[in-house]
Amino acid sequence: MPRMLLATTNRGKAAEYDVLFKGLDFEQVTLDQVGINQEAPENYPTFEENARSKAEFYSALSGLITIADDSGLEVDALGGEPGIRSSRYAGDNATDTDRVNFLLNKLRHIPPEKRTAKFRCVIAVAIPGSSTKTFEGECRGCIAVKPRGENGFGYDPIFYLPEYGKTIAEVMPELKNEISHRGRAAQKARTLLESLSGH
Ligand code: ITT
Repeated sequence: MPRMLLATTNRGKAAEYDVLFKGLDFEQVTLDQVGINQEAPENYPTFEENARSKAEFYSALSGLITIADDSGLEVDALGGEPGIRSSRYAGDNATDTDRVNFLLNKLRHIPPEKRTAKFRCVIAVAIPGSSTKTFEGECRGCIAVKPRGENGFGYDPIFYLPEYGKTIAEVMPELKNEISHRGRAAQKARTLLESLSGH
């Protein structure tokens, strides 16, 4: 079976991709498994460029078909922040809880109807000897006033889905994978991966 590198250091993302790309005719390997510990450049202004840069960087190092995503949260009342800065929003060594609290504090004077937001994800598939392909997904919701739920990672406990009356951290992982920004992008990427594996 050909190998495919899942290039992320984020354990929450990795756990989701294990399910989202299940059943493909690829042996899915991690950066650790191929002995790569370099950090990819990720300082472009768009999710698309960052995803592409990460996937191509790790594909060049490994020689493998490589998947990377750049994703984040865009809050309308903050002009789209934190966006591409979602993982660094509360400083370099901050935890998910620090980032959630930092964002809630920024939004403390914003009323519920103005707390709309979306999660965005761009998946890049870098293919040795061919051009990189990208796939985009988004998920709309709003920012809750306090965290709820234990599932998922990152900003999930404050990302409220009005149609379910729950935060993403409160819905089952299967549902998140179906409706999330990453799930939607992965459904599109899967079609390409199936054609690459000849399946
Ligand atoms: P890699 O670059 O190694 O994949 P990263 O965490 O640095 O890991 P990103 O640069 O794409 O990845 O940052 C994405 C951040 O956006 C992530 O750290 C979360 O804070 C947030 N985020 C993305 N997807 C999310 C999701 O499904 N649920 C909650 N937060 C999410």
